[in-house]
Amino acid sequence: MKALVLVDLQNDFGPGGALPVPEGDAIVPLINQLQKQFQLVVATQDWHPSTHGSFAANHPGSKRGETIQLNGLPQILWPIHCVQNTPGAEFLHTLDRTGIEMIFQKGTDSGIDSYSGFFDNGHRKSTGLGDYLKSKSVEEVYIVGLATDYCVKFTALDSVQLGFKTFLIQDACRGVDLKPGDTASAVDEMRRAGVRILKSSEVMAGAAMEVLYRGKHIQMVRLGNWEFAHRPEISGIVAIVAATAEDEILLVEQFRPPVGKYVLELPAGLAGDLAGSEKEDLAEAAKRELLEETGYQAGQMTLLTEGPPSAGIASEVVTFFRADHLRSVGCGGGDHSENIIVHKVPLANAVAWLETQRQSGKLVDPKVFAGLFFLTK
Ligand code: VGL
Ligand code: ZN
Repeated sequence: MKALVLVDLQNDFGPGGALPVPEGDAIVPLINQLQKQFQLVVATQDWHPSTHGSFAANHPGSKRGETIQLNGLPQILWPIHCVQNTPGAEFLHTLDRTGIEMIFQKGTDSGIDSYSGFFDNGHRKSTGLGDYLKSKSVEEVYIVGLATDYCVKFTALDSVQLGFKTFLIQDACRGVDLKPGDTASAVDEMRRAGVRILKSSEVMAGAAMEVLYRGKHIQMVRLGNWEFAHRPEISGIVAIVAATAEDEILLVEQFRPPVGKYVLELPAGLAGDLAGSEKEDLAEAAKRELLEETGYQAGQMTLLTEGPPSAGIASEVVTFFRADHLRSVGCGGGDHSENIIVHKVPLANAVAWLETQRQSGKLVDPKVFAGLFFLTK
């Protein structure tokens, strides 16, 4: 079961509110659309007593934005906002509330703030959200709302800690950016903690996708009238364009059962295909694949372009890297199952060599020509 958690979509965080988040209301139409894709929608509500310790006004002599100690925890001081039973604490009026199953209020204790929708900032008391989601057999938590760098971030981090597969729908969130860059760093921090960062378009497509066949690594899915292959667990595919100091392009050759022939290709591989490495950085994956397949260590990986090699039959999008400062450290060949042959082909006659290979009955992956383009332009 999947749940959508709407974080603090309240008037005080919208335009004209006490603590306005830039474009805080702009995400509401998108969130109303997203809600239709979920069987369970819950919301959090910042719900402070007027005596709350996070309000600068309750600390004479202190200013907004300043950090003080509040019962042993650092506390940023905010303007008075989201006071219980005031219009500022109500949900943004454009938000579709009809699908919200439960509301979890937080920040109700004057002595401690609560950015996360699950726990207060000292992890002392729970709001009940975690137990509620578990009681509904929720395994995947999707998070949207305000503000990316505070309540959204801490909600997502706690969600991961509680064992939920956690997704941030990035374009359905907005940040405060007290310091410029805070929102971007918050997204990085979430990613490093294991939160998967998604675009709303991916969620809309994913939710409408019907799985026709579930294999070990690949699915056949239907989306509208389209049937295609989809790999749900990977973060990307990398192809590596690499030339040696002697101006030879590195190609790999292996037997490919789907086409029943030996195929010449760029070194390539999946990122995030090993258990626990879903967050694997694409450039790192490119270095690893190049080394495994060809035995060359790259001193530098530069992003070239990305695109879908077969947009009609697969959801996959390949990211191309150029490898520089190559050092031969092994013989390559891939893992035991792969039986990869490595070719070093002089750039000057690579096209003619490839044509000879093709005429001898092998197949040449057209991505090789894209690689040659990047090396020779
Ligand atoms: C929030 C600051 C203070 C939030 C709540 O919803 O992100 N930020 N209270
Ligand atoms: Zn608050």
